[in-house]
Amino acid sequence: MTEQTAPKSPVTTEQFTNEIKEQLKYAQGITVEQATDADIYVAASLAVRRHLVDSWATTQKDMVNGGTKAVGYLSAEFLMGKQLRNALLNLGMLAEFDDAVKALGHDPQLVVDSEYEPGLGNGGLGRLAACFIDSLASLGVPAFGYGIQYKYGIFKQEFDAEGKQVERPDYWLANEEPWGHIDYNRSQKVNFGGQVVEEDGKKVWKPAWSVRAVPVDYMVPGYKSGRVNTLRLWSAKSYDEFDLLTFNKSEYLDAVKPQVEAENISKILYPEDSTPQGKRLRLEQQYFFVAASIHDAIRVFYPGQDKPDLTTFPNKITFQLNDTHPVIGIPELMRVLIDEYGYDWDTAWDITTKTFNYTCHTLLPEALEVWPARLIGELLPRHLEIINEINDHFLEELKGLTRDKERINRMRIVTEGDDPQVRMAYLATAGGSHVNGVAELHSQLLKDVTLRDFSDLFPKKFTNVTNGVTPRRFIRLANPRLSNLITEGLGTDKWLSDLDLLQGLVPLADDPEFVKKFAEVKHANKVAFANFAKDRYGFEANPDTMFNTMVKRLHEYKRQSLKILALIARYAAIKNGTINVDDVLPRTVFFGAKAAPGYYMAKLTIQLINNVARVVNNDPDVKGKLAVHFPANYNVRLAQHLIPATELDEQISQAGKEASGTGNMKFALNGALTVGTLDGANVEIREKVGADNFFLFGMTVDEVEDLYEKGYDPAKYYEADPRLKMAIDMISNGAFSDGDRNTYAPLVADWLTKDYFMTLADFTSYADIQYEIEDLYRDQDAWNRKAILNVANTGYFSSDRSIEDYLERIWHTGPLA
Ligand code: GL2
Repeated sequence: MTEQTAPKSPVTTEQFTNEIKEQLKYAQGITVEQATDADIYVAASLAVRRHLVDSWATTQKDMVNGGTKAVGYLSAEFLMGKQLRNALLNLGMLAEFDDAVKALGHDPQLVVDSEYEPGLGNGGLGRLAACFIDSLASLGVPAFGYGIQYKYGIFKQEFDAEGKQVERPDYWLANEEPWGHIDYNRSQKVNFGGQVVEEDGKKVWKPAWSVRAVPVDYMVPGYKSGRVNTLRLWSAKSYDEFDLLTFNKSEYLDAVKPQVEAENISKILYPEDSTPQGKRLRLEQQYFFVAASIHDAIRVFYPGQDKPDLTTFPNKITFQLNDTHPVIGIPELMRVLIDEYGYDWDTAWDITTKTFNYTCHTLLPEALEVWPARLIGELLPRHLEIINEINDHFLEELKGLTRDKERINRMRIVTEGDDPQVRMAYLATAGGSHVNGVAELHSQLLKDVTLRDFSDLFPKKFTNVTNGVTPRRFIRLANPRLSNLITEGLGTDKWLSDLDLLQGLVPLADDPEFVKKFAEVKHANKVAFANFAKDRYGFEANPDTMFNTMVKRLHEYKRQSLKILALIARYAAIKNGTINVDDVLPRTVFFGAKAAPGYYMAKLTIQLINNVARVVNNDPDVKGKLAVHFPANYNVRLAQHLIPATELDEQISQAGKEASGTGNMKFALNGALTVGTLDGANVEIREKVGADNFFLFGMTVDEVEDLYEKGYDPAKYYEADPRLKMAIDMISNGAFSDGDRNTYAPLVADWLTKDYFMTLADFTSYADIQYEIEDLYRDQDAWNRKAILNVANTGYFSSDRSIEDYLERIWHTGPLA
């Protein structure tokens, strides 16, 4: 008998069928006969929402009335993925939904597929925010996710005939969107521009223009906690302050210009990942959502109070700054406390520093945001004054801690000179209680390198919280077959809310019966993915080959180039007979990656991958041995399909560059083995699963540093390994550009002369470890044993554990009573 602890459905199938019919009739005005899959989707979603509303209301009431401090997760990105099935899972209604939809004559899968995925994030950082709010709700911790409801999410990626990336707008809000509740009655005014004047000895900001921030609320249901939190995404609307003068002169378009500009603020997600923006509109977005959120929190926690005692604010809510994007919240809270509520500087600073904490998500110095003081002064003149004052106070404080003038100078929040710059990471570190990195290695490097001066002088501020992923979406929903097997193996489904229980699978890795079942699950997932791919993308993937996947944003530091070079080398070796065709282990390689629209090298790499795929897949010499597929528009949905089908996952960034990675966790939890470097959370994954169950290659952080110092000459590596030389020469000679030698010349030139991320230096060890991988794969039982050990030993990477670490180390709060 297996113990079933999953939530029990609040409705029978019959009741739910009737509820869907009611929604169709009363909310949509559609008969059952007329209803399309998309209509059923909307009706079912509205019906599901109704089952969450009561818990949502109680959670909010308990949060405001109880003494438990809430968490405000401030994030410019929330990459939520589809909502319907997640809500159904948490309500225990998956089966009732399927049956009700069938009773209405529809296919549940098609109904679920008609949900349009909101792409309100770029990659790992945005998806992490979504996992975190899921875990907060599941642990019963009162929380708000605060962000922006962009009208256009991350672009839709297509490939043109030459294999180049083409970006199309993702106008997701053009579709029915039953999950967000827009609440015009709780809007906030956000001001910009103008100047600061002195009135009665007080600073008064006279803004030039304002935007109305309207909250759109999404319910965030917890798994089994009975709690439903709120994701509050702000949408920018203009005030109806029409410029009559201009209008009367019949210049209608000019008259509405300010309105149009105001609404532009929440129009589009910046499609950059791990790169800085430095754009005025981006700063406007940041201030827009942070200012609205801070005012919202005061409204929520001090209802109806004109003169609230805001010294208690840090006991009501703790704000987590998700990277530097919301850091303008620090001077904003200072301004609110001083200018709007009359607190003195020291009291305001005490409240502010107790309220904020900062998570850094990068190691690339260029990805730490820096804003020109001039720009801040134009948009937020009062904030610039406050930032300068924070800087002055901070420098004073430093003088009390060290005599090292150079160090003090290095730590300036606002740089000196004609064009001073505001370093947002420094502002966050000075203005918050805690700073954390997102994996052990990352947090160590933050202390040793990126924020070294700060960690030397304020060691207690620094801590680590290793990232995690939600097992509800990334195991239970994505991989029902494996979920059932885990439940069978453990004799309980409790692991979904206590992922450490996966440890109980360790002995089963040596049980031939269990190994066989595991292999069947993986194979069934591969077949399912092949069917999905055929249907959705039109390519054939052979489930009897090894499924090898590299999915993540396209970035030079992540080194998709290393994968493609090794793949070309393998292709060449089969072609020229260096390897006997019969000895080749059949492999299907999947790529998924979007490149930032302005990132030339990344886009060229996408083009190269597509053309390698075209050549390889059409070459009869390697048919059945090697295939390459690059489905366009990698997103959460594709991740949920591809990850469960993958056997070998690639995490091959240059050591010291990937802060954590979270894809690595999702793959291991779904029983893929990883080939990876000692970077980010790979280090901890390898520790947990055991060195024998992880394919490690490449230089370490120290070796990378040494090589930079000694002077790195990539051409040497090109000359030294004939496989690498062959691969690069093929590209240069036009093998993947119809004979044209120029197409990829910029890539080749970069590899041979700069190769900043040392792809060439790691090539040999990467190519060599493929033999080890293939040898193991030939022994399917041995492979599956290791895959099971990966599942069993990675329960640590649940986002529930991450949140527990945040609660203990940083937030100092817990579940509602
Ligand atoms: C990232 C890091 O690059 C990635 O390693 C990390 O796992 C995530 C979440 O912490 O954050 N930083 C970043 O700007 N993006 C990331 O994915 N976009």
